[in-house]
Amino acid sequence: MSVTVRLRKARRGAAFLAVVAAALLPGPAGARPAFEHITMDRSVPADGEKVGQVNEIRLFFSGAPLMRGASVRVVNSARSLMRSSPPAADATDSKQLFVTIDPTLPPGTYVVQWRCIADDGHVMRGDFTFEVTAE
Ligand SMILES: [Cu+2]
Repeated sequence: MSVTVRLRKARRGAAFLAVVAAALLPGPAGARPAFEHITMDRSVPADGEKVGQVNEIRLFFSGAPLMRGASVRVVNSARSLMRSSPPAADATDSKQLFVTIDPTLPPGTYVVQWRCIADDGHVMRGDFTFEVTAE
């Protein structure tokens, strides 16, 4: 390995450490954070909810998540992936993220597995369950 390559690698490593340190170190007290840590507050359907029909899954966050890398998957009790649109931000409220479900789901229990990134870089993920009842 040449000296140049070694130096370049070392520099990249240092830059990475600086990013990690910046993320871990607390900011000055009372300073307004440049980036926002956000949480997923509720969903429709809600966790554990029984519903007659589902045309979309909607997640409500405390702030606007990044859409890049966002994913919302709906799986049935046999762990088969149900067909749904790619996640999109609500046109009037960027704190809401949704997928449309088409065709609608047959009766059964479903798990929504979601993942997205806050603009402070934190990966958020979670899952919740809902049930489609026979109409
Ligand atoms: Cu955060």
